[in-house]
Amino acid sequence: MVEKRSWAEPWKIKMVEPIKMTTKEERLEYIKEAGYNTFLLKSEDVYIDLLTDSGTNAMSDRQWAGLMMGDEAYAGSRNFYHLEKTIKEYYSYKHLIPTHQGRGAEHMLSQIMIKEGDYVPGNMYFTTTRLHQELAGGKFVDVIVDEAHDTESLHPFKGDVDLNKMQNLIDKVGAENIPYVCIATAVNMAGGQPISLSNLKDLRKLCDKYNIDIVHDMTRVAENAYFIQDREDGYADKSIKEIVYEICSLTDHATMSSKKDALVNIGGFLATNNEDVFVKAQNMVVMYEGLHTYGGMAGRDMEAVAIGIKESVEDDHMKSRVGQVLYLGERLIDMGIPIIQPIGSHGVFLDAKKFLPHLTQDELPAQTLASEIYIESGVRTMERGIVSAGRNKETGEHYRPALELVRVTIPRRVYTQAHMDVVAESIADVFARRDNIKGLKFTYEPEYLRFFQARFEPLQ
Ligand code: PLI
Repeated sequence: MVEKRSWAEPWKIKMVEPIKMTTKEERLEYIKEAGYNTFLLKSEDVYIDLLTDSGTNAMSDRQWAGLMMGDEAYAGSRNFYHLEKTIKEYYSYKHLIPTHQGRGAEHMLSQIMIKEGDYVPGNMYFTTTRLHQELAGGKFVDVIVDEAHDTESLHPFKGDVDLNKMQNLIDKVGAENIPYVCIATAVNMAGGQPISLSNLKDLRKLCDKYNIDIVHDMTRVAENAYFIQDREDGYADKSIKEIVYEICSLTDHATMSSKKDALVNIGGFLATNNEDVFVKAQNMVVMYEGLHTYGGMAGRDMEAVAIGIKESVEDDHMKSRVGQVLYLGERLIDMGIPIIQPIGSHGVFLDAKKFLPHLTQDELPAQTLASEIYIESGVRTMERGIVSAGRNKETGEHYRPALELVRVTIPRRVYTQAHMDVVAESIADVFARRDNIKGLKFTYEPEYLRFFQARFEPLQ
């Protein structure tokens, strides 16, 4: 008898999108034209696209059917009310302000809650989140546990907040200068690492003591819930749906990029339990996004999000979603490739410092590695190191993150296990020739979120 049966995806494929194969000579040309930045490649020149899991999901037939039920009224679309009801039922939040995507919500919340000179602690930075905090006059402070910065630590909840760091910040700057703490679930820049419910409960107590709000960056909350179910005492018998609800209930406000967990290609929202923030956001949304009942989204898109939220918390879905990421990660570990462990929820993160130990951080090891993987096989990945970290607004110096990573991000319900095998083998081929790889240098550096549009050239 088979000891443990394999799992398989809880869906079958109804429509396919052909992808183009390219030669190595062509790819050398394409990456040069793209300034060695995988963001600047044309999608049609990519074989397996693991740049991001953001907006790259395959929707279900239910979601496509939902698109046909779009109510494209300017005001009061029925899809808005469906979405509002779904967010209350699944995520607990009382008020909804739809936005075109996550950063629209981050912009409004930062402008509403942060005043010049404030400190905004968080469990590691995220690019757009920190930028909006800074634009509003705030200063981001990292309060994640130290293990999150250590690629070798096997801590099961590397997304946890270090409560001592949080307490020290309160003692140093005063609770009145901390408008909120921002908690990401399945912390992206740490490698898709979860926060535990016990840590979140302790944080809630600390924040209640000092009257500090908790903002939840809930972009990948269901993926975080999967790890809680799998690893945290007392949660093995709880459903993903129940765990997601419990996480959300411990927080006051949320920003969401629906393009991840919610299984759609575009959309986001701001949600809050606070009347005052809600009224201010309703005032703001009409300036920057659209009317408060669509916020930059078509009615049909809000319908697809509402259906996607329900699908995202199904246990079978999440088991296969995270299962596919674990499969790829385990293959890479078996091949001796240095990756962040434990393997995260939305992608495998290659440790570029260990992969290319002969390159200094100024020689941009993660940017270089992402470009080499594309040249090798047409697989597109993303830099998550010094280039993504950007520069300190005050000093103009590079932020120098401890982690220098290449994110191999898996879109939901898009690729098969065979694609994962090709990806693993391609990365192993780059690993075999790693000693001959030279670094990159900037030739163009944009002012904001430079990683998206920066250009580079190889060092001689
Ligand atoms: O890309 P947006 O504007 O819908 O969402 C911004 C955003 C906020 N928080 C987190 C944790 C994200 O991961 C995030 C977007 N992430 C992208 C685009 C990614 O490739 O990971």
